[in-house]
Amino acid sequence: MKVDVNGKSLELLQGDITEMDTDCIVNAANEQLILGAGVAGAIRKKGGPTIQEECNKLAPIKVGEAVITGAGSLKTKHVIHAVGPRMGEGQEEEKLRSATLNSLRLADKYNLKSISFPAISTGVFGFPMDRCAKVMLSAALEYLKGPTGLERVVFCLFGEESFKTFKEVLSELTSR
Ligand code: AR6
Repeated sequence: MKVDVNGKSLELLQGDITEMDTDCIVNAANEQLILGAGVAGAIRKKGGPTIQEECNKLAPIKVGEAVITGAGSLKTKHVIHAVGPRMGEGQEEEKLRSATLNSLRLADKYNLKSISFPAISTGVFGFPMDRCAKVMLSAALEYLKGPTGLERVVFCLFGEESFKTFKEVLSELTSR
């Protein structure tokens, strides 16, 4: 599914984010920037050791913040490490919105034209998929309506269920 926002595209895909060849991909990180399981684990395995080495120099960061590194042997050029909230810690939606917006701003700062996001916080961190879709998609839509050099924002969803949820939420948000 793809929608046009001011001549820029917001796209939903089902797949493995480490296979994406957008200018950058976003990692669902933790404050210590230690590449653990889920998306981070896949990035570590496929990208090689340099990404963790770069992360070690930038850690720690706060929930809602984002930093950028190279991408080792991945197809993409950069990895943006964004820290989403853990379910139950409070102000989860605001923090997830910040993590999303800070990733988009960082991509712009580096003049990147395309970015792929996973559904941040919905794995190990336990945040519900439908709420994640609402927060991340509305933040991305709002951002694309403003001044940005980004031409393509992709949400790369792992599995049928999350893809379906994001599709439903995006249809709702864009039919208003
Ligand atoms: N491509 C796209 N999406 C994926 C992939 C993949 N290769 N692998 C998993 N997902 P998670 P979090 C989905 O756990 O909840 C790590 O230990 C997954 O199904 O990666 O923010 C980090 O080091 C889920 O829907 O991120 C942190 O400590 C979504 O991506 C912590 O987990 C996010 O799952 C971050 O937890």
